[in-house]
Amino acid sequence: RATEPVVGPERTVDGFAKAFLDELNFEAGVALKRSTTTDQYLALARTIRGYLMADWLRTAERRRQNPTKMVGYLSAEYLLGRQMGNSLLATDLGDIAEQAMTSLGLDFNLLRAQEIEPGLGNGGLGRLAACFIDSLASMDVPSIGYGIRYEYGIFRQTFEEGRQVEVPDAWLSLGAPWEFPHPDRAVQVNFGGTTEQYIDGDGRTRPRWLPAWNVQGIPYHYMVPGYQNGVVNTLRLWSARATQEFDLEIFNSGDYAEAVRAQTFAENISKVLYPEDSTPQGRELRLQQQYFFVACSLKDFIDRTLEEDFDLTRLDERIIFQLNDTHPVIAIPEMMRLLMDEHDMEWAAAWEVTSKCFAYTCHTLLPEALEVWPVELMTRLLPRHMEIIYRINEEFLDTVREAFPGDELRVRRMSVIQEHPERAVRMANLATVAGVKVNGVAALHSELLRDKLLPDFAALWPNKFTNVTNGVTPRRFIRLANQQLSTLITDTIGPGWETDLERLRELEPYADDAAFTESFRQVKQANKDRLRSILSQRDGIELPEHAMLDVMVKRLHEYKRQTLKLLHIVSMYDDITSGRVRREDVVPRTFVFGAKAAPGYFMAKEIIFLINSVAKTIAQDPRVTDLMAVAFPANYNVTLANKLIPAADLSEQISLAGKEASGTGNMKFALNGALTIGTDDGANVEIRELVGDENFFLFGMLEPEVAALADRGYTPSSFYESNPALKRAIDLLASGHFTGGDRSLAAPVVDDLLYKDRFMALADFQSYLDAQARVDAAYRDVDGWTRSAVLNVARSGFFSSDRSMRDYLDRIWMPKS
Ligand code: 26Y
Repeated sequence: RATEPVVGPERTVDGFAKAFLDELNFEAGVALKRSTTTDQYLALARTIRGYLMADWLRTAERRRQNPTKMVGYLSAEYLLGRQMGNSLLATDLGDIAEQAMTSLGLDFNLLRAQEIEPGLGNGGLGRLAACFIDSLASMDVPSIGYGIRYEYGIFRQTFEEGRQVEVPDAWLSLGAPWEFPHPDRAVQVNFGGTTEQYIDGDGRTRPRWLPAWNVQGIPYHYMVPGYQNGVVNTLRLWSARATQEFDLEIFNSGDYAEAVRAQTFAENISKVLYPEDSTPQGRELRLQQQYFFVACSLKDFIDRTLEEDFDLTRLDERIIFQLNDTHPVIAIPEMMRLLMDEHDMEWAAAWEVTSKCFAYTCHTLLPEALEVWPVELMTRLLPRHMEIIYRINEEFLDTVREAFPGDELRVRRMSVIQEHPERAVRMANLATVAGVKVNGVAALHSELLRDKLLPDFAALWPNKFTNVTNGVTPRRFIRLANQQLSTLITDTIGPGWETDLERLRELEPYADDAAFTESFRQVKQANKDRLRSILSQRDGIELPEHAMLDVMVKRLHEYKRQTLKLLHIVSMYDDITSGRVRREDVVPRTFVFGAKAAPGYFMAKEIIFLINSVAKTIAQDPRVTDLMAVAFPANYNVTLANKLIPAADLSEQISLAGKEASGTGNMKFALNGALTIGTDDGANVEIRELVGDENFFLFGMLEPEVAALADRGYTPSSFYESNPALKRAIDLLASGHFTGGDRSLAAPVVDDLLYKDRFMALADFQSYLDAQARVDAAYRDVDGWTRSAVLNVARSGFFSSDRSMRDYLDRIWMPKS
């Protein structure tokens, strides 16, 4: 059949307005004058996506006509952020849409504000996946994202008396105008049961899986538009439904209520995103989620995306699956199972091709963050996969023994199966054994990953290890988030930098141009003013007009050291209130925090409470209100990030060296003209190298110093005893001054710092304070500061996720040799 000629609605104000009214009247069945803001938002969204449709169909058709090797990005999380702004930018329809809404008497910005962002991720890892698929589309790379359509994304955070309270994120409640459900393309996924041997038609003994229960995966398609290039890729997210069998059971069983419960059980699989990041809890439902989306995705690719009758021994010529951390690693035994049990391949042939189809990205350095699944659970839920994992491991350990004869300790360290404290599958080991490549997410991280986390594997396969430094999409994080800066950049160096971010270098000469730096300052001030008004409306927070904006936004985690930031704030407060500094010597600061704590992470929640307590005390103390303010707007998410980051003067990236794999917020701040105060950790290292030492405030121990101190034995109290400023800050926190006189409320955090301090905040305190003094001095020099800020923008083009994608293509997905 010839493809139908696809055309979208006319790209005029009238054409847009007509398409909008058609959506409202004929799709929603609502008259304009009776319509609610929600109706209007939904119609607007559907109108915009209508303009993307022709490109989407054309992109898919073009890829089908010319099948080449694709990238399959497997990720349990996609932290997409709002879709409307990005779609308008991709189609360049912003002005037309705004005028069309105005012509109908509607408030365009009010409609845009209705969108609830799809928060289908926890933090950095999920947002990275969203940036990567944006770049792949903008670079026209044949690719597909696979993941889970959680009915509830990351929880909405509220504060009650300073404590975090989680509210379910019902992001689908207004309707879902950006997704396309395809129940007709459901896939079946099996679980549980047993395996057995049987004799096949050729008289061969073969294993087979007799599963106990199953669910269906319904694909939901999302458009992933490239930046004004006519490309629209697909993100395919899976939603779990009960299968026919469940429905039949309901009809046939006398126990109707029990049958309905069984149905609910099946659909629970894609119900909610687990809000823990970094600390894996071996929860059965999480393993079900992982297998569910991976099984759906592989089947979808082999049965529907691949040409019919494609020779599966050449599968690696059509696909490379990138594993976003260990969450999708169960795809490896699943691929083996598909090839052997469903496509009749022998072990050796199946392994030959499987071991060319996956690559693994690690996002951590904390040993406790590596996923392991108890053998007991794995056997119960996926018995056939457990058999396959054992066989992979047997053959792998033979290789190890051959390479290192007699080294049984090494064999035990490298085994895919851990024996203690319980028998469990080490997913990172499995990924490393099967993957073509293993990469870390920043230069330092990749080095430590190779030399400290997986050194035995590096000894066996030195060439398997590589680095791809993370990046962020300049479309969302500069163009959309910072329109005024974008206009200034385009006016200065011309268009095109959005897809060729190294071109920001051309701004360097303007760092000393009076007119340019004045405009640059004005943009920053305008962004600050906008943020003040947003926080006032959103949270009732009133911020001072002129103060350095010092921002720390990221998940709440001890290794990220929000407590170190808090100690600095308390120390500054103490200096002012005790008269230790003259008021006129103080550089006024507004501190902004944004952070969600995992609901079960006790210490993280205590830290949130303490930050809120300090913020409140400071706001009520007339001795300091003209010099400092602390704002902690609730529910930090992508939408808020887009408003906060462009307004920031100072970016806080203060993790203990060797603990933050990369960080990506750090890149967004630098690209928006904030200066960084940071440790020598993650991508901070590369940011500092690029922007220059004099435009970056470095402090703290280096990673080898951290390791040495840990080896010697770290005693936080000795730092407390020997540093008067630190002692004053901790004593004041402990005194109950910020907690209504109740010392016990500060005790969990204070005692941990004094007696444990796993992440050595006290050891880095003095160095941090010294660096903050350098920040103050630099900020007083308005011209010097602006110059540094401009240079941060000009020299950060490397951190475009387009460059990350180029690196993945060259080093992992499509290497030249
Ligand atoms: C297994 C489960 C508990 C889990 C869920 C989410 C484990 C980890 C995560 C998320 C991890 C994450 O976001 N890691 C961050 O990835 C970013 C992108 O590479 C890095 O920039 C950042 O340093 C790292 O902490």
